[in-house]
Amino acid sequence: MTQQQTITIRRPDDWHVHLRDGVMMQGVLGFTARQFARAIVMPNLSPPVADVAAAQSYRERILAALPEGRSFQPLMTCYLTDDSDPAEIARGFAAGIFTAAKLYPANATTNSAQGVTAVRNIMPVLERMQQTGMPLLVHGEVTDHEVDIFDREAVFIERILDKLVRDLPDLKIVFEHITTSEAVQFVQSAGPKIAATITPQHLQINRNAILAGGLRPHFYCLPVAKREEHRIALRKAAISGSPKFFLGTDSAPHERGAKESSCGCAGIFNAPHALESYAAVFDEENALDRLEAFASEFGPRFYGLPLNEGTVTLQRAEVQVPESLTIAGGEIVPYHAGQVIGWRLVE
Ligand code: OTD
Ligand code: ZN
Ligand code: ZN
Repeated sequence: MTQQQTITIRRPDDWHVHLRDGVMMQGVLGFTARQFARAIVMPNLSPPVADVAAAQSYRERILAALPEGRSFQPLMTCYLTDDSDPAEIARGFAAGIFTAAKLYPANATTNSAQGVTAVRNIMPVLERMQQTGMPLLVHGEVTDHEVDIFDREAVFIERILDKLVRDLPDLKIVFEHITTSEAVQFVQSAGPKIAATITPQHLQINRNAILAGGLRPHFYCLPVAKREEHRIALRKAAISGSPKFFLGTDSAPHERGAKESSCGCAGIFNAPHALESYAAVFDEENALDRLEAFASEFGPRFYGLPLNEGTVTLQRAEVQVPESLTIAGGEIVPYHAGQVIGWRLVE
């Protein structure tokens, strides 16, 4: 059989990205906008994007930083805190400023210190979201120091998510950046209101990538990559054709010095070659015919948004990824640094 050389798909979206702010945002935005028509923009700035005014001005800063002639729509999210006001969140959703709201358990990941300390504190917000059809995006890890870091996602399902889904059966929930077979299983067996995003790195690396043969901080992100059996479960879910699993890169840039440090930041900057990286995974799995639905259909259907017009084409070709990129006057090491990816996005 001859190998497929190109694939053309409906223009995709990134359902989970960190665009940052200021010069960093100006430096990284073009990578996402080159590939994706829309992106769900995470609100974990400092201070967090926690009300309508903050989201509106953040959106304007993003639009102002877009490269000339690029059409790209940032979909804004609201960072939930213990003090979030149901009326403010409903107002932002009704006005089309907020597309979703984000639940960070306090201290689960980068800039989440002001996150939610107990789900019961935001029950009025969640009830209102359930009524209005506003999706809840969840960083699904417990933060209890007694729980091993590799178990924090599975324990989150047991202790929090399972009950949340039972208490609010009509709330749309995206279980973000899943990393375990337990999460795959949970999402598969839940009703149609529950979906998940999957990052390229969690389809490609297991925890050995971070720890074997030397400490490799550029593979460190949260939730941390797990054992090989989990990576395999995630791959199966991504290529399964189930509408519950869709693309979300979780691209999270940090300067080289902040990662290569005695206390390195969590986050993988995969935006430069994200779509190509996913294409390589689907190709390895002989599932290129499933890439379009994962990248361009299941996300908008779940969110209740129109599918994009237009297409992008990927070509089988060797793409050499640089060791580092100069962005915002500093250096950032991209995901796949120094490696070759087998697919190229045709401009
Ligand atoms: N994970 N880093 C970041 C966020 C994500 O949990 C996440 O969504 C970040 O730097 O903002 C990371 O490792
Ligand atoms: Zn997260
Ligand atoms: Zn993230």
